Amino acid sequence: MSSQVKILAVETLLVDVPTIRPHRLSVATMNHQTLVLVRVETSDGLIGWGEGTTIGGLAYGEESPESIKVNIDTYIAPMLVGQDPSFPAMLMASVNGHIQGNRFAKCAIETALYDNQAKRLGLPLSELFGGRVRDSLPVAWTLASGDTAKDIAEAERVLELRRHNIFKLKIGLRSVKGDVAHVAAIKRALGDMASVRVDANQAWSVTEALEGMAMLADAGVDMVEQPITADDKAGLQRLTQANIIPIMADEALHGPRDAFVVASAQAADIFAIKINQSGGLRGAAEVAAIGKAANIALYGGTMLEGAVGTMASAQLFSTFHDLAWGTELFGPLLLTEEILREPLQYRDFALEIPRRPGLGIDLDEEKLARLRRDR
Ligand code: MUC
Ligand code: MG
Repeated sequence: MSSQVKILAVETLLVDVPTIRPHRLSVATMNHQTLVLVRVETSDGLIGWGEGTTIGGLAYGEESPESIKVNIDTYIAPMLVGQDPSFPAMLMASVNGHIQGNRFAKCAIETALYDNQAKRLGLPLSELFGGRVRDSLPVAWTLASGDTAKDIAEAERVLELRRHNIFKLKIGLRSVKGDVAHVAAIKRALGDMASVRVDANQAWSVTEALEGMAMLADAGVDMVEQPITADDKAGLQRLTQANIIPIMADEALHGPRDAFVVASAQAADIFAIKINQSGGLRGAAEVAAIGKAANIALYGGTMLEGAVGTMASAQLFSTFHDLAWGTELFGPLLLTEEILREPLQYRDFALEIPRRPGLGIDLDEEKLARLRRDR
């Protein structure tokens, strides 16, 4: 007997929220983040939420907040309205069959459909993806003010609060030597109290990376994330096999096919798993499985999503049996506005993952109505 439940509406909201300070990456300086939120409403009165947030407009990926919204509104939402929401994988198979690319848009839609269905079943989202093996996740913080002294003060403050003891430093805007001096000063100030890692966001050439990696290893840095351009898998393989310092693939992983290429070439020591970059929760789970099968360690990455994408990621990462490098699910802490009725809980260097149905969060829709760009 088919269910009577139907999808009534699929809405995409663009919500601009200022950051707590300028966030300087090699590809963009962020003074605000545009949250791309998808709201799926079904005839049984349930709402599902998803997020397709990216970084710096078109500076990081090939989908912008605006393209994500227009492509969902024009092509994906009409495919879903009127359909039975009880079979999210079937709906996503249809979306994937008719829509090329658009990984962020698909992630937002898939998350909203699974949040909605998990609420219907009364289960946390983690239980629809194999089941959680933990209720909290270690969370790194990114130091990216652009100023060494400010970064040290910020690290000391959050260490003192027992919020983070893993720090990722954004590099690639200075010379290699300038970046190393900045990183080494921060590592010296924090000593053994913290793990210090760097992310160049593709800024270096292979030669610069080899030079930088050696100096960073000497300075006590624990890993280097995506030092070179995403499409140079042979270069990434060279850096990994140089065995100077662990190398993490981030932008090189646009879903399972990239994961297979990188894993086959043993071109990374660590995979940054990102739900949006992987085209959704299922794609991210596949990237993780490919990494694990190739003995590549896992790390839970972020696209600096707000609470929805952050908790969707957390629900999925809670199902990974091995998560050797922890996560960086701090996105909501970089924003000046709270969009949940109860904020996410960060304590003892970890993010707690609720056991409530779906994502386990409660959006403040009045606040969203005030913040959204088109109101
Ligand atoms: C990235 O490249 O990993 C993650 C943390 C942060 O500050 O930027 C992101 C993107
Ligand atoms: Mg990165």
